[in-house]
Amino acid sequence: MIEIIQDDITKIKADAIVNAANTSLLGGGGVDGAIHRAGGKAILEECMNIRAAQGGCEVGEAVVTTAGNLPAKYVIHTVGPVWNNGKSNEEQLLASCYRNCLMLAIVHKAKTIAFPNISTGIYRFPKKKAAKIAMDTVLEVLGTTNGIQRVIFVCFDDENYDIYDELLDQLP
Ligand code: AR6
Repeated sequence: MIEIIQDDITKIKADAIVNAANTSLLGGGGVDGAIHRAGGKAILEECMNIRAAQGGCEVGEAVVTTAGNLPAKYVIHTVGPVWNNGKSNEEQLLASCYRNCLMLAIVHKAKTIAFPNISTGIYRFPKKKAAKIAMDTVLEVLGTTNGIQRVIFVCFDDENYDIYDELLDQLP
């Protein structure tokens, strides 16, 4: 089941929530800043351990940590591509983010997962294009795997909410 809501992702009680991080895994602005602020230092500590072990996280990849003080069980940190006019494989990399987060959720037996609109803030990925990639990739993975029962797209700004609402309406 796919759901769309307009909310702050730090408030969502899903098994896993996704963070739109950067390759350093050390936090930043936007949803990343909100998750680290609300989740507390346990998240940053695990991110620092992952950084020490594997040197951060590549664009399109994902890693998992505790959710600290958040109502979720896990935070899955993924690094979206910075939009470069479509010249740097951004569409494939964004699809990889969604795919890798879902795979990590399945490995951790998370049945519900909440996504922010990865790359559509500071990284300037065009929102309509990003939403279509997000929806298509999630549908493709849900159609070929078992385990995930609910995917929630958590939109923060009105524009993204309207785009996702329209996309969901168009589903068969
Ligand atoms: N809950 C849900 N969505 C949110 C929240 C929130 N609390 N806050 C913002 N958004 P962005 P990016 C939406 O910029 O483009 C960070 O500094 C926002 O409206 O958070 O992937 C990282 O460290 C937008 O639609 O992430 C990286 O350096 C979406 O989340 C860089 O930003 C993504 O916006 C990543 O940039």
